[in-house]
Amino acid sequence: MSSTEVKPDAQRRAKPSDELTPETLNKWLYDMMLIREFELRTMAAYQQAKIGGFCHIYIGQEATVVGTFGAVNHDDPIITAYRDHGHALARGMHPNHCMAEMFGKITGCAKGKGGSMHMFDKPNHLYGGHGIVGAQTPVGTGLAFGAKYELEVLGGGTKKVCLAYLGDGALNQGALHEAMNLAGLLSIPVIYIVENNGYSMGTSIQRGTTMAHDLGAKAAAYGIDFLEVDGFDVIDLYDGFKPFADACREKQRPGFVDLKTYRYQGHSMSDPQKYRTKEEVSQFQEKDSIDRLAHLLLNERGTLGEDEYKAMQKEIKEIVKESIKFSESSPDPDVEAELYSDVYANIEPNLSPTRDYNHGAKNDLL
Ligand SMILES: Cc1ncc(C[n+]2csc(CCOP(=O)(O)OP(=O)(O)O)c2C)c(N)n1
Ligand SMILES: [Mg+2]
Repeated sequence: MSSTEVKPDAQRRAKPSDELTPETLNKWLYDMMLIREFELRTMAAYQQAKIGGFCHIYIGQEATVVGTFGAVNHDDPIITAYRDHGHALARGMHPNHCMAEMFGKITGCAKGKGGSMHMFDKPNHLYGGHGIVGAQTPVGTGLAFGAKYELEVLGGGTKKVCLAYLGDGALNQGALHEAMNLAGLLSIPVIYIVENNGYSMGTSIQRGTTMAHDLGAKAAAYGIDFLEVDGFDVIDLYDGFKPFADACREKQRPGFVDLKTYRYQGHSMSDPQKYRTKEEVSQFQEKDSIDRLAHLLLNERGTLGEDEYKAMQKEIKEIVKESIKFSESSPDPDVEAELYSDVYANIEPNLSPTRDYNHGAKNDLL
């Protein structure tokens, strides 16, 4: 190469992912593989009637949580809908407690009362798991409002963002639009992340949603910043989402993300899937995010050795197998002791009419 030729590397613009260490990327691969293995075992346990109730599998969407969580801090609150096992695991919930919750056991994260759709983990700042479509979006808006109130009015805490995940089916819920209106109006640092897998049960987004080709129009209506991003490549996802989330945090403003993804399994465990073809599913499986990242790290970058990869696979299989054993051997909740526990929060009421709700501070938020 002559000295006048520019090397391809020098032409390339720096990306946020350039800062990621090989260890971080190996961990991301590990987390995505853990979710997939966990979901495969969950399906098997469901088919053996060890798990009851509704159960929605996250296979295909793993890069979504791993890439977006990677771009925020662990103490940023997150909230999601009912397809929530991946969110719980990626946020740090122990697989034993996640699986035991589905088995309805006392060792589950919600003592077996919530089941598959209600994964809660307050120490890891996960506020559910919600079964009512769109219902989590105003709650997420409230979590973000609370964090901003703490910072700007009470004078504590740090600049946070709340990640509020929703499905494309929630795009048409009134709760979301009321929440977005408030977020735009009060500049609340909540990022609505639409896990746009193309279907709401058996209804495609094109059939059920106006402006499906440009969800940015919905964000614009509320003065909310918008990002469209590919959820099949975890690194591209991170590169798009990281600066967006940083800006929402810095400016303490809301954001709205159309994150393109796909679920390989049916809507829930009982879905004959007549609304899509096998060919369509295969097309998405061909660009599988786990295969892509494994290929990159093993073959293109060589930052993950074949032995290390195999050890990861083995360890994950054992961890998930153990979560089944743990759940099977855990006791059922004691009905008398547990039926009415944790139903209401134990908060001392303060109904004094003279109470200073602004704590004497100037409050631009209310
Ligand atoms: C308010 C409300 N309406 C209807 C339902 C029934 N329902 C459960 S899941 C679902 C589809 C939602 O699809 P989407 O938001 O795209 O999430 P995905 O299943 O694709 O993750 C519907 C309509 C519900 N749970 N809540
Ligand atoms: Mg959907």
